[in-house]
Amino acid sequence: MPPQEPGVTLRVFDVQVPLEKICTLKPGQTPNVDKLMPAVDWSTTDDFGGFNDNFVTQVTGNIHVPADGSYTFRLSSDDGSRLLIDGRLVIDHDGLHGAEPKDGTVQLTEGMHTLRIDHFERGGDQVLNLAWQPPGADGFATVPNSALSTDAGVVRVTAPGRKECEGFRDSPGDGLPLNSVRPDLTLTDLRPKGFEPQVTGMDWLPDGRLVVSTWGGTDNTAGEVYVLDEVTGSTGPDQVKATKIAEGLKEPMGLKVVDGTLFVSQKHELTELGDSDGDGVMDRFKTIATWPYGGNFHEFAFGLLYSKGFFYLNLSVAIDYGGATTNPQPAPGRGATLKVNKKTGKVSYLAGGLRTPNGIGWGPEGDIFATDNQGGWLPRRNWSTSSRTASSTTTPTPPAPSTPSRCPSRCSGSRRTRSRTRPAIPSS
Ligand SMILES: [Ca+2]
Ligand SMILES: [Ca+2]
Ligand SMILES: [Ca+2]
Repeated sequence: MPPQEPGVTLRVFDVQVPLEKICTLKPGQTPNVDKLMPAVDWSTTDDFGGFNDNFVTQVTGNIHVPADGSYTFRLSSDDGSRLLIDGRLVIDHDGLHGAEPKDGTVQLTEGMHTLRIDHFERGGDQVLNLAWQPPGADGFATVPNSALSTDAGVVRVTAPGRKECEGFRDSPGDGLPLNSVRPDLTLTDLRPKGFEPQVTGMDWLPDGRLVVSTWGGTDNTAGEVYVLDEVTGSTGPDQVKATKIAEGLKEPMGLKVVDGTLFVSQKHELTELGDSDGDGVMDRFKTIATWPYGGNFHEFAFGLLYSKGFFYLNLSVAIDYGGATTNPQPAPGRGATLKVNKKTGKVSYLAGGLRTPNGIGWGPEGDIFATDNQGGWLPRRNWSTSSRTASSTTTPTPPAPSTPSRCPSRCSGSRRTRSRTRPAIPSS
């Protein structure tokens, strides 16, 4: 046993995700906080080393028992916690709850026993208290400093930044905050507290405000559009204001501002949004174009690009739950890149043979690039960005369902659509 000093060791891990129960931290992570505390009796942000929401706490040390006997412990926590003595679970108080007590009784011999408490805090208040009722005591009291010890003289190493739980949705950008960007860019968090949009499209209004579309869930018409003020320059989450300007959209996966007017690609159509009474809330939904749509949950319309009177977007194929491509497809002409005439609504095909082409963008020389999600239709494929003429490992793109349209004037050279693997949005 290493030399001891009175108290316990408190470690706090800033997981930054809203947990519902205690998570298993990925191994080898340095805590954000590591400090000696006199007893387990904490409720303030200061107690937890400056953290108040979305963190995980570990308490380690030893408990010194004055005599053999039956000891009842009382663990009060907000949110969940558990107490282990000598590695045995004595109190399981996991889950989301307020500062409620939970008791557990254990037979202990006189002497020192290892103590371990795991705890997590999601939102609201945060509390962790360990009390006990030794044999013969009248009631419960916080386990005193004199009955606690931890290794003395240790080097307490901490590191800032987000810590990760095992088994959680754990890719930055997919359920977790981004933790880094290209070194020549600066990462600034702009999301106001409480604003958790399922963003599917982003574009800029002429006045510099950002507009975003949101998904709204599977087989829903709960997609929305928000305008965000104060997103450029020296700003942060406290300055940004999000205002909802449209709702009731069918899983929009793309949004474009053209001459100050908003267009969204819903699953079944391209829609122009209008505000007839000038109150800033969109109340007019005009169908610009429709395309083949069979009502399958996976038939998204990913976009939008716009240039010189034409929109460009991708249609994903229908799939069965589990990932197999629906056979036969409920609607023809899916898995394609489309071109839509803004004035007439005429739809023409640029490319086919895609599965879940959930990204579309302009290449450096005006080409259209599509990113595709792998699955039953496509083999895994790589995509080289180094040269437009480099030979590709992709299988040839099947012929488009109709003759490709003329290249827009912005486009130099031949149009091509390339694909690479990418996590599906929002399902694969
Ligand atoms: Ca809190
Ligand atoms: Ca709480
Ligand atoms: Ca209105």
